[in-house]
Amino acid sequence: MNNFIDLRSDTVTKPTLEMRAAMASADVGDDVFLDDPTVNHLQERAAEIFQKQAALFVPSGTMGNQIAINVHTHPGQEVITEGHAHIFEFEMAAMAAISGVLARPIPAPEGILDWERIRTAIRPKIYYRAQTGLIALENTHNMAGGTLYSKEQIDDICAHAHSAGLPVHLDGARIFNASAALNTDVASLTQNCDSVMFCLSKGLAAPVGSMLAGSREFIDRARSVRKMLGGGMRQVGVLAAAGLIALEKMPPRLPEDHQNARLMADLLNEIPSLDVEPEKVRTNILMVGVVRTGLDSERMAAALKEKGVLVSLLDSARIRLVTHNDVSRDQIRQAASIVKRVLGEICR
Ligand code: TLP
Repeated sequence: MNNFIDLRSDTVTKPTLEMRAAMASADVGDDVFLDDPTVNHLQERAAEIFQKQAALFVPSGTMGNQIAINVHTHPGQEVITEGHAHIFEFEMAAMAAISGVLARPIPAPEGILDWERIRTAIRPKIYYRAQTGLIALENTHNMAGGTLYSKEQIDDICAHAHSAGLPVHLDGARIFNASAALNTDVASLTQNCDSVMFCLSKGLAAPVGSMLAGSREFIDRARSVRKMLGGGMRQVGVLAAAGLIALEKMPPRLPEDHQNARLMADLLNEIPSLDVEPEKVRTNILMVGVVRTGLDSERMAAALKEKGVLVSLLDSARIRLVTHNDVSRDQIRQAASIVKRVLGEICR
Protein backbone atom coordinates (compact mmCIF):
# COMPACT_ATOMS: atom_id res chain seq x y z
CA MET A 1 0.00 0.00 0.00
CA ASN A 2 3.10 2.16 -0.24
CA ASN A 3 2.11 4.18 -3.29
CA PHE A 4 -1.40 4.91 -2.12
CA ILE A 5 -2.69 7.95 -0.29
CA ASP A 6 -4.00 5.90 2.58
CA LEU A 7 -6.90 7.56 4.38
CA ARG A 8 -8.48 4.34 5.66
CA SER A 9 -7.41 4.98 9.25
CA ASP A 10 -4.72 6.53 11.43
CA THR A 11 -3.90 2.94 12.41
CA VAL A 12 -1.97 2.64 9.12
CA THR A 13 0.76 5.07 10.26
CA LYS A 14 4.27 3.66 9.99
CA PRO A 15 6.78 4.11 12.83
CA THR A 16 8.97 7.19 12.34
CA LEU A 17 12.72 6.88 11.74
CA GLU A 18 13.32 8.05 15.30
CA MET A 19 11.05 5.26 16.55
CA ARG A 20 12.87 2.65 14.48
CA ALA A 21 16.24 3.80 15.84
CA ALA A 22 14.92 3.75 19.42
CA MET A 23 13.51 0.26 18.88
CA ALA A 24 16.86 -1.01 17.64
CA SER A 25 18.74 0.24 20.70
CA ALA A 26 16.05 -0.33 23.38
CA ASP A 27 17.13 -1.68 26.74
CA VAL A 28 14.92 -4.74 27.35
CA GLY A 29 14.09 -7.41 29.95
CA ASP A 30 11.34 -9.91 30.68
CA ASP A 31 8.22 -7.84 31.25
CA VAL A 32 6.29 -10.76 32.77
CA PHE A 33 8.92 -10.53 35.57
CA LEU A 34 8.36 -6.72 35.50
CA ASP A 35 11.99 -6.53 34.38
CA ASP A 36 11.79 -4.51 31.17
CA PRO A 37 13.19 -1.04 31.93
CA THR A 38 11.77 0.54 28.75
CA VAL A 39 8.26 -0.78 29.44
CA ASN A 40 8.52 0.37 33.06
CA HIS A 41 9.60 3.81 31.91
CA LEU A 42 6.73 4.05 29.39
CA GLN A 43 4.22 3.03 32.07
CA GLU A 44 5.62 5.57 34.54
CA ARG A 45 5.51 8.36 31.96
CA ALA A 46 1.94 7.50 30.93
CA ALA A 47 0.83 7.54 34.58
CA GLU A 48 2.61 10.87 35.10
CA ILE A 49 1.14 12.50 31.98
CA PHE A 50 -2.39 11.34 32.85
CA GLN A 51 -1.85 12.00 36.58
CA LYS A 52 -3.11 8.55 37.48
CA GLN A 53 -1.44 6.25 40.01
CA ALA A 54 -0.31 3.66 37.47
CA ALA A 55 -0.43 2.58 33.83
CA LEU A 56 -0.06 -0.65 31.86
CA PHE A 57 1.22 -1.32 28.34
CA VAL A 58 -1.21 -3.53 26.40
CA PRO A 59 -0.96 -4.95 22.87
CA SER A 60 -4.08 -3.23 21.48
CA GLY A 61 -6.84 -0.79 22.23
CA THR A 62 -9.35 -3.61 22.13
CA MET A 63 -7.48 -5.56 24.78
CA GLY A 64 -7.18 -2.41 26.91
CA ASN A 65 -10.93 -1.78 26.77
CA GLN A 66 -11.78 -5.41 27.46
CA ILE A 67 -9.40 -5.64 30.40
CA ALA A 68 -11.01 -2.51 31.87
CA ILE A 69 -14.51 -3.96 31.44
CA ASN A 70 -13.39 -7.21 33.08
CA VAL A 71 -11.86 -5.45 36.08
CA HIS A 72 -14.81 -3.08 36.63
CA THR A 73 -17.70 -5.55 36.23
CA HIS A 74 -19.13 -8.91 37.31
CA PRO A 75 -20.74 -11.50 35.01
CA GLY A 76 -24.45 -10.76 34.54
CA GLN A 77 -24.03 -6.98 34.65
CA GLU A 78 -24.57 -4.41 31.90
CA VAL A 79 -22.21 -1.82 30.43
CA ILE A 80 -23.78 1.42 29.23
CA THR A 81 -22.19 2.61 25.98
CA GLU A 82 -23.16 4.94 23.17
CA GLY A 83 -24.94 3.11 20.32
CA HIS A 84 -21.99 3.23 17.93
CA ALA A 85 -19.19 2.93 20.48
CA HIS A 86 -16.15 0.93 19.40
CA ILE A 87 -16.45 -1.41 22.40
CA PHE A 88 -19.97 -2.28 21.27
CA GLU A 89 -19.68 -2.25 17.47
CA PHE A 90 -16.12 -3.37 16.72
CA GLU A 91 -14.92 -5.60 19.52
CA MET A 92 -16.74 -8.78 18.50
CA ALA A 93 -19.06 -8.92 21.52
CA ALA A 94 -15.91 -9.49 23.56
CA MET A 95 -17.48 -8.09 26.70
CA ALA A 96 -20.04 -10.92 26.57
CA ALA A 97 -17.54 -13.58 25.51
CA ILE A 98 -14.82 -12.63 27.99
CA SER A 99 -16.54 -10.93 30.92
CA GLY A 100 -20.11 -12.26 30.76
CA VAL A 101 -21.63 -8.78 30.57
CA LEU A 102 -24.12 -7.25 28.15
CA ALA A 103 -23.73 -3.95 26.36
CA ARG A 104 -26.57 -1.48 26.89
CA PRO A 105 -26.07 0.76 23.84
CA ILE A 106 -27.76 4.18 23.96
CA PRO A 107 -27.81 6.21 20.73
CA ALA A 108 -26.83 9.84 21.22
CA PRO A 109 -26.52 12.80 18.83
CA GLU A 110 -22.97 13.03 17.44
CA GLY A 111 -22.12 10.02 19.64
CA ILE A 112 -21.97 12.21 22.74
CA LEU A 113 -23.88 10.92 25.77
CA ASP A 114 -25.17 13.07 28.62
CA TRP A 115 -26.23 12.16 32.11
CA GLU A 116 -29.98 12.29 31.32
CA ARG A 117 -29.60 9.63 28.62
CA ILE A 118 -27.38 7.49 30.83
CA ARG A 119 -29.60 7.88 33.90
CA THR A 120 -32.64 6.47 32.13
CA ALA A 121 -30.63 3.39 31.07
CA ILE A 122 -29.42 2.52 34.57
CA ARG A 123 -31.25 -0.53 35.84
CA PRO A 124 -33.29 -0.22 39.04
CA LYS A 125 -31.75 -2.01 42.00
CA ILE A 126 -34.19 -4.91 42.06
CA TYR A 127 -32.87 -8.39 42.70
CA TYR A 128 -34.38 -9.86 39.53
CA ARG A 129 -32.98 -7.22 37.16
CA ALA A 130 -29.51 -7.22 35.57
CA GLN A 131 -27.47 -4.50 37.25
CA THR A 132 -25.55 -1.74 35.53
CA GLY A 133 -21.86 -2.27 36.25
CA LEU A 134 -20.03 0.35 34.19
CA ILE A 135 -20.41 3.39 31.97
CA ALA A 136 -18.02 3.47 29.01
CA LEU A 137 -17.46 6.72 27.07
CA GLU A 138 -15.46 7.27 23.88
CA ASN A 139 -13.47 10.48 23.25
CA THR A 140 -13.02 11.23 20.44
CA HIS A 141 -15.98 9.26 19.10
CA ASN A 142 -14.77 7.37 16.06
CA MET A 143 -17.97 6.41 14.25
CA ALA A 144 -19.62 9.77 14.88
CA GLY A 145 -16.74 11.39 12.97
CA GLY A 146 -14.14 12.23 15.61
CA THR A 147 -16.61 14.18 17.75
CA LEU A 148 -15.69 15.42 21.21
CA TYR A 149 -16.73 15.44 24.83
CA SER A 150 -15.56 18.60 26.59
CA LYS A 151 -13.99 18.29 30.03
CA GLU A 152 -17.22 19.69 31.54
CA GLN A 153 -19.37 17.05 29.81
CA ILE A 154 -17.14 14.20 31.01
CA ASP A 155 -16.88 15.62 34.53
CA ASP A 156 -20.64 15.96 34.76
CA ILE A 157 -21.18 12.32 33.74
CA CYS A 158 -18.45 11.11 36.11
CA ALA A 159 -19.83 13.08 39.08
CA HIS A 160 -23.34 11.66 38.60
CA ALA A 161 -22.02 8.15 37.89
CA HIS A 162 -19.93 8.16 41.05
CA SER A 163 -22.90 9.38 43.13
CA ALA A 164 -24.81 6.41 41.69
CA GLY A 165 -21.91 4.10 42.67
CA LEU A 166 -20.86 3.44 39.07
CA PRO A 167 -17.34 3.55 37.61
CA VAL A 168 -16.58 5.27 34.29
CA HIS A 169 -14.14 3.86 31.74
CA LEU A 170 -12.95 6.09 28.92
CA ASP A 171 -12.08 4.62 25.54
CA GLY A 172 -9.62 7.39 24.77
CA ALA A 173 -8.07 5.69 21.74
CA ARG A 174 -7.78 9.24 20.33
CA ILE A 175 -7.75 11.24 23.56
CA PHE A 176 -4.71 13.20 22.36
CA ASN A 177 -6.77 14.35 19.36
CA ALA A 178 -9.49 15.48 21.76
CA SER A 179 -6.89 17.23 23.87
CA ALA A 180 -5.45 19.05 20.85
CA ALA A 181 -8.88 20.12 19.56
CA LEU A 182 -10.07 21.32 22.97
CA ASN A 183 -6.75 22.79 24.01
CA THR A 184 -7.09 20.94 27.31
CA ASP A 185 -4.42 18.57 28.62
CA VAL A 186 -5.18 14.87 28.75
CA ALA A 187 -4.83 14.74 32.55
CA SER A 188 -7.61 17.22 33.18
CA LEU A 189 -9.80 15.79 30.40
CA THR A 190 -9.65 12.35 32.01
CA GLN A 191 -9.26 13.43 35.64
CA ASN A 192 -12.52 11.94 36.91
CA CYS A 193 -12.58 8.77 34.81
CA ASP A 194 -11.78 5.64 36.79
CA SER A 195 -9.81 4.17 33.92
CA VAL A 196 -8.56 5.39 30.58
CA MET A 197 -7.38 3.47 27.54
CA PHE A 198 -5.44 5.37 24.91
CA CYS A 199 -3.69 4.19 21.75
CA LEU A 200 -0.06 4.79 20.86
CA SER A 201 -0.56 3.18 17.48
CA LYS A 202 -3.10 5.54 15.89
CA GLY A 203 -2.39 9.23 15.35
CA LEU A 204 0.70 8.96 17.56
CA ALA A 205 2.22 6.61 14.96
CA ALA A 206 3.73 3.85 17.11
CA PRO A 207 3.66 0.49 15.31
CA VAL A 208 1.83 -1.35 18.13
CA GLY A 209 0.38 -0.75 21.54
CA SER A 210 -2.05 1.02 23.82
CA MET A 211 -2.01 2.04 27.47
CA LEU A 212 -4.43 1.61 30.33
CA ALA A 213 -4.22 4.10 33.18
CA GLY A 214 -6.00 4.18 36.55
CA SER A 215 -5.53 3.56 40.26
CA ARG A 216 -2.72 1.27 41.41
CA GLU A 217 -5.26 -1.33 42.50
CA PHE A 218 -7.02 -1.18 39.10
CA ILE A 219 -3.73 -1.59 37.23
CA ASP A 220 -2.60 -4.50 39.45
CA ARG A 221 -5.82 -6.31 38.62
CA ALA A 222 -5.55 -5.27 34.96
CA ARG A 223 -2.08 -6.85 34.76
CA SER A 224 -3.52 -10.22 35.86
CA VAL A 225 -6.35 -9.99 33.33
CA ARG A 226 -3.85 -9.07 30.60
CA LYS A 227 -1.90 -12.24 31.43
CA MET A 228 -5.08 -14.32 31.41
CA LEU A 229 -5.86 -13.04 27.91
CA GLY A 230 -2.40 -13.99 26.69
CA GLY A 231 -1.16 -10.42 26.68
CA GLY A 232 1.83 -10.95 28.99
CA MET A 233 4.73 -9.99 26.72
CA ARG A 234 8.42 -10.63 27.26
CA GLN A 235 11.19 -8.36 25.82
CA VAL A 236 8.56 -5.90 24.72
CA GLY A 237 10.76 -2.88 25.39
CA VAL A 238 11.42 -2.86 21.64
CA LEU A 239 7.79 -1.78 21.22
CA ALA A 240 7.66 0.42 24.32
CA ALA A 241 10.64 2.37 22.94
CA ALA A 242 8.53 3.41 19.95
CA GLY A 243 5.62 4.04 22.31
CA LEU A 244 7.69 6.45 24.38
CA ILE A 245 8.44 8.56 21.32
CA ALA A 246 4.77 8.42 20.34
CA LEU A 247 3.78 9.65 23.79
CA GLU A 248 6.41 12.34 24.23
CA LYS A 249 6.89 13.71 20.73
CA MET A 250 3.85 13.09 18.56
CA PRO A 251 0.94 14.88 20.33
CA PRO A 252 2.06 18.41 19.33
CA ARG A 253 1.72 17.56 15.63
CA LEU A 254 -1.91 16.37 15.81
CA PRO A 255 -3.38 19.83 14.98
CA GLU A 256 -1.82 19.39 11.54
CA ASP A 257 -3.96 16.27 11.01
CA HIS A 258 -7.03 18.20 12.16
CA GLN A 259 -6.31 21.03 9.72
CA ASN A 260 -5.82 18.47 6.96
CA ALA A 261 -9.16 16.80 7.73
CA ARG A 262 -10.89 20.18 7.65
CA LEU A 263 -9.15 21.06 4.37
CA MET A 264 -10.27 17.74 2.89
CA ALA A 265 -13.84 18.44 4.06
CA ASP A 266 -13.79 21.91 2.49
CA LEU A 267 -12.45 20.55 -0.79
CA LEU A 268 -14.93 17.67 -0.96
CA ASN A 269 -17.74 20.03 -0.05
CA GLU A 270 -17.15 21.69 -3.44
CA ILE A 271 -18.44 18.48 -5.06
CA PRO A 272 -22.24 18.89 -5.14
CA SER A 273 -23.09 15.17 -5.10
CA LEU A 274 -21.18 14.48 -1.86
CA ASP A 275 -22.59 15.06 1.61
CA VAL A 276 -19.95 16.64 3.81
CA GLU A 277 -20.33 18.84 6.87
CA PRO A 278 -17.00 20.68 7.13
CA GLU A 279 -18.01 22.69 10.20
CA LYS A 280 -18.41 19.42 12.12
CA VAL A 281 -14.85 18.27 11.44
CA ARG A 282 -12.93 19.08 14.60
CA THR A 283 -10.36 16.29 14.71
CA ASN A 284 -8.86 13.86 12.19
CA ILE A 285 -11.93 11.91 11.05
CA LEU A 286 -14.22 12.84 8.20
CA MET A 287 -17.45 11.08 7.19
CA VAL A 288 -18.70 11.55 3.65
CA GLY A 289 -22.16 10.60 2.38
CA VAL A 290 -22.05 9.22 -1.17
CA VAL A 291 -25.67 8.23 -1.98
CA ARG A 292 -26.33 11.23 -4.21
CA THR A 293 -23.41 10.23 -6.47
CA GLY A 294 -25.44 7.20 -7.54
CA LEU A 295 -22.66 4.94 -6.22
CA ASP A 296 -22.71 2.97 -3.02
CA SER A 297 -19.70 3.30 -0.72
CA GLU A 298 -18.18 0.01 -1.91
CA ARG A 299 -18.14 1.07 -5.57
CA MET A 300 -16.91 4.51 -4.63
CA ALA A 301 -14.03 3.08 -2.56
CA ALA A 302 -13.12 0.67 -5.38
CA ALA A 303 -13.08 3.50 -7.96
CA LEU A 304 -10.87 5.64 -5.69
CA LYS A 305 -8.53 2.74 -5.04
CA GLU A 306 -7.96 2.34 -8.76
CA LYS A 307 -6.70 5.94 -8.80
CA GLY A 308 -4.51 5.54 -5.72
CA VAL A 309 -6.70 6.74 -2.82
CA LEU A 310 -7.74 4.39 -0.03
CA VAL A 311 -10.78 5.10 2.15
CA SER A 312 -12.83 2.92 4.49
CA LEU A 313 -16.52 2.03 4.37
CA LEU A 314 -18.90 2.88 7.17
CA ASP A 315 -22.07 1.52 5.65
CA SER A 316 -23.42 1.41 2.11
CA ALA A 317 -24.01 5.17 2.09
CA ARG A 318 -20.91 6.60 3.79
CA ILE A 319 -17.14 6.45 3.53
CA ARG A 320 -14.66 7.45 6.24
CA LEU A 321 -11.41 9.36 5.68
CA VAL A 322 -8.85 9.69 8.45
CA THR A 323 -5.83 12.00 8.33
CA HIS A 324 -2.51 11.14 9.97
CA ASN A 325 1.26 11.51 10.08
CA ASP A 326 1.83 9.73 6.76
CA VAL A 327 -0.47 11.98 4.70
CA SER A 328 0.82 15.44 3.83
CA ARG A 329 -1.18 18.56 2.99
CA ASP A 330 -0.18 18.15 -0.67
CA GLN A 331 -1.50 14.60 -0.65
CA ILE A 332 -4.78 15.86 0.81
CA ARG A 333 -5.15 18.26 -2.13
CA GLN A 334 -4.14 15.47 -4.52
CA ALA A 335 -6.65 13.03 -2.99
CA ALA A 336 -9.45 15.62 -3.19
CA SER A 337 -8.78 16.26 -6.86
CA ILE A 338 -8.73 12.50 -7.52
CA VAL A 339 -12.19 12.24 -5.89
CA LYS A 340 -13.41 15.07 -8.12
CA ARG A 341 -11.95 13.44 -11.21
CA VAL A 342 -13.32 9.97 -10.42
CA LEU A 343 -16.82 11.33 -9.77
CA GLY A 344 -16.59 13.48 -12.90
CA GLU A 345 -15.78 10.40 -14.99
CA ILE A 346 -18.34 8.09 -13.42
CA CYS A 347 -21.24 10.51 -13.05
CA ARG A 348 -20.92 12.02 -16.54
N1 TLP B 1 -10.39 1.68 15.54
C1 TLP B 1 -10.12 1.20 14.20
C2 TLP B 1 -11.14 0.17 13.75
O1 TLP B 1 -11.23 -0.84 14.67
C3 TLP B 1 -12.51 0.73 13.49
C4 TLP B 1 -10.10 2.38 13.25
O2 TLP B 1 -9.65 2.20 12.11
O3 TLP B 1 -10.51 3.49 13.64
N2 TLP B 1 -11.33 2.36 20.40
C5 TLP B 1 -11.52 3.16 19.35
C6 TLP B 1 -12.30 4.40 19.51
C7 TLP B 1 -10.98 2.81 18.10
O4 TLP B 1 -11.21 3.61 17.06
C8 TLP B 1 -10.25 1.61 17.98
C9 TLP B 1 -9.71 1.16 16.65
C10 TLP B 1 -10.06 0.83 19.12
C11 TLP B 1 -10.64 1.22 20.32
C12 TLP B 1 -9.31 -0.49 19.10
O5 TLP B 1 -7.95 -0.33 18.93
P1 TLP B 1 -7.06 -1.56 18.36
O6 TLP B 1 -7.28 -1.55 16.88
O7 TLP B 1 -5.68 -1.19 18.77
O8 TLP B 1 -7.56 -2.79 19.00
